[in-house]
Amino acid sequence: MNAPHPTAQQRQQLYQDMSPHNLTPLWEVLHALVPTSPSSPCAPALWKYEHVRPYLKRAGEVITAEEAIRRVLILENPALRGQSAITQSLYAGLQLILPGEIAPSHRHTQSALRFIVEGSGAYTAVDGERTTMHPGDFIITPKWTWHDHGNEASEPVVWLDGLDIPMIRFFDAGFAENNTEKSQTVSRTEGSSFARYGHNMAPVRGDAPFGGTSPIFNYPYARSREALHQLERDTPLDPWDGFKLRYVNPATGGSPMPTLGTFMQRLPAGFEGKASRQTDGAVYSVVEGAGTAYIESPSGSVRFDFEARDHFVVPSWQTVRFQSPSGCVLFSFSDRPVHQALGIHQEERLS
Ligand code: 1HN
Repeated sequence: MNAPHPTAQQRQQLYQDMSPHNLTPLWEVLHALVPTSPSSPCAPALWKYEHVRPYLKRAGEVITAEEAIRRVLILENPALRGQSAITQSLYAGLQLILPGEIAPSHRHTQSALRFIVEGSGAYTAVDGERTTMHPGDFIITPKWTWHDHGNEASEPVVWLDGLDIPMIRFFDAGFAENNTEKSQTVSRTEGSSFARYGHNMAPVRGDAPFGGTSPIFNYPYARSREALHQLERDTPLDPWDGFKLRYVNPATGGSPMPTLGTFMQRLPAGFEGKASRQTDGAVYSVVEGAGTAYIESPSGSVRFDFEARDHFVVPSWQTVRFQSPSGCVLFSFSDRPVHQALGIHQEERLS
C-alpha cells in the first residue's frame, strides 16, 4: 500500500529538521533556478553627464588621484547597490585625472577598458608603452599588465572604465599587485603596438603578446568614426542597430578581450529602430549627438533621453529600441564574448 501523501506540515517539518545539516529541497526553488527566460535583477538606468559631472569635480577637490589610487565614481546599478556592479557581470565607473596627476602603476587579473568621455592629452601606460587619450578613443588594459595613468596636459580628463570585476569575483579568481614604481618605465615609443597590429598586418614572428587579449592598446575614435560614416554612405541600414561595428582583436578576429565585447554604432538622423533583446546586458556611452532608448523591463517601460557623454545600461533580455531624430554615435560594451564562448548567447530581433 502507498504511504499517505505528506501534508504541507510534514513537508515544513522535513525542511526544518534538515536545515541544520545544510540541506534544502530543490523542488521549492526549481523554477527560480531554471527560469523559462532570463529574469535579471539588474534595472535599466541612465546617468546624465550634467548630473554626474559636478560630483566628479567635487571628487577632484577632496582626494588626489594618487591618494585614491583610482579616482572613480562607480556607476552602480540601482537594483544592485553596494555590489560595485552595473550588471551582474560588469563594472563601470567614471574616472577623473587632473593636470599633473598620476594614478600609480599596478596590475590585476581583471581586464579593463577605457572609453574617453571628456578632455584630451592624458595618457595611459600599458606594458611599457604610453598612449595619449582623445575623446571617443577605446583603450584597453589586458589582464595582469602593469598600467598607470597620468595627465601632463592642461585640462581634466574623464573616461569610462569598464571591467569584468563582478565576473572575476564570481570565479574567486582575482589577484592584484602594486608596482614598486609609480609610473612604469616606458620601453617603446607611442604607437608601437598600433604600428605592428593596427594596419591589417602583424609581425611575422612572435604573435599574441597578451594571449587572447588584443595587442592594440588604443583604437582611436578618428578611425572608428570614419568607418561608421563611410558605412552610412554606402551600406544598407540595419533596422535594429543602425550602422554597428564590433571592435576586434586583429590577431584572432575575436573580441579585444576574452571577457568584454565592445561596439560602436551610428544611428543616422531620423532613425526609428526596431526592438531587440540579447542575453548580454550592455553599457552604453553616448559619443556624439542625441536620441532616445526605450527599454521594456519587468517593472515597466522606461524612456531614456540621452545626449553626448551620458551613460546608460540595458539589462539582459530586456528589449530595447532606439530613436534619433538628429543622429548619434554610441559606444557600448558587454560580456557577450563569454556568452558566445559558453554557447549561451541569444538574440531576438522583434519586427
Ligand atoms: C583599476 O585598476 C582602474 O586602472 C580603474 O584605471 C577602475 C576598478 C576596480 C579595480 C581596479 C584603472 C578599477 C580598477
